[in-house]
Amino acid sequence: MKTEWFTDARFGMFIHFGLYSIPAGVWQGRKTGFPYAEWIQAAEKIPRKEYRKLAAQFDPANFNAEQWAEYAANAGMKYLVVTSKHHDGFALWPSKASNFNVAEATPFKRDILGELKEACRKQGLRFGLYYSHWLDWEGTGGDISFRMENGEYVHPEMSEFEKYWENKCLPQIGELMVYDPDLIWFDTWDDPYSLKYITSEKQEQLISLIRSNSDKCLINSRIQLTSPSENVDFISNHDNAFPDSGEGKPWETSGTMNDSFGYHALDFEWKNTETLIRNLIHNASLGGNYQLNVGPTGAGAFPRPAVKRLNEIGAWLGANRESIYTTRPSNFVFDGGKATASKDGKTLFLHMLERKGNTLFLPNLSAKRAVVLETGQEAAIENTVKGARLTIPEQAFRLGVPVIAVETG
Ligand code: FHN
Repeated sequence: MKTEWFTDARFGMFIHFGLYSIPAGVWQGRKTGFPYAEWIQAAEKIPRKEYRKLAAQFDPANFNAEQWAEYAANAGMKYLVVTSKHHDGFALWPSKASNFNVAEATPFKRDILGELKEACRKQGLRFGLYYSHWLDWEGTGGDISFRMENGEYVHPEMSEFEKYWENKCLPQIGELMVYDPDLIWFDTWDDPYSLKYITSEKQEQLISLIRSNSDKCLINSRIQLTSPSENVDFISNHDNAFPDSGEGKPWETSGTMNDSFGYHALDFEWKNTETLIRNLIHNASLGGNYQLNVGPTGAGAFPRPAVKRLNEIGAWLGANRESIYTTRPSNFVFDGGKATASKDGKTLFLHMLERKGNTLFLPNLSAKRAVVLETGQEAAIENTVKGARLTIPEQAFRLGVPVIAVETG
């Protein structure tokens, strides 16, 4: 199965990096009205000519692909997905289809995607590309979805959109295939206009373009979130949406560490590490992945709160790795936590999210051995006709989110 690596990986890094990383959610000295810093052009109605001037300032002295990939690997992530082109239309690679790209429009000139791909390869990370196929604010016919006239959003004529599609979107996807990506992450959400522009024919066109260039590249369902083609490989949820049940296909949730994907200098709503670990456990217990976002600064540095959280998640995952990677969802329900199961189904991993006393009753189950995964400390077992009762060692509750590995018999 070509999706197996994805399902086994469970944890990936999303990176939003582009011209918007420079103003970082602040325009003319004010915090913008929209939480996503990468939307600043729309939120502040910045004229295109003005926005393009950011390209002349784009020279991220701290951009270091190897370090970015190392941060991801140390956090225990198994893949990295970067915004090759976000809604502003700016390409992070030397695109032939549009000169609004890093090589031609900025003093930086380096091929950010090429460097990141190589760095990921060295770290053993899979490499994915985000591409905004529906919205493109460069002014070449992509949908705008924010300019208002007489109280109505202004959208391009279909003939303009067709030109954008033929002259920018499809050629750029062709260019991206040269990077041999492991996945392409398209982006729509439940805006009825995306249905008008991204029809099922257009979805199939993109999908066959990708398939004709690659046997391995996975495609996500946000190619058309409302009615994705049967031919997509995995489901992407809404941002920061952690569902209550799994899916028939591999799936993931992409989420932010604060409230913005792009770097936002005035967003201090950082979630604590335990919340992020709980999100990972939640999705893993239902068979899903977590693609956690980092928005590097305009200078190309990872914000300190992001680095701290990545390190802390990495430390937790390092100690509890078997309970997340290559696991399968478990429908085993127990009080105060969430379970995953090993691929062979013989071991249950009980993530204890709430302390509910020192014993844990596992209905209809007989346990052979139970240990605290991080420390190896044994939990005493009493098997009864109704199930197994574990006595959790007191020390386990000092581990943050303790995991009990139970060999079932
Ligand atoms: O508008 C984008 C947003 O900027 C960001 O890229 C997210 C990532 O999932 N997708 C869209 C909103 O859902």
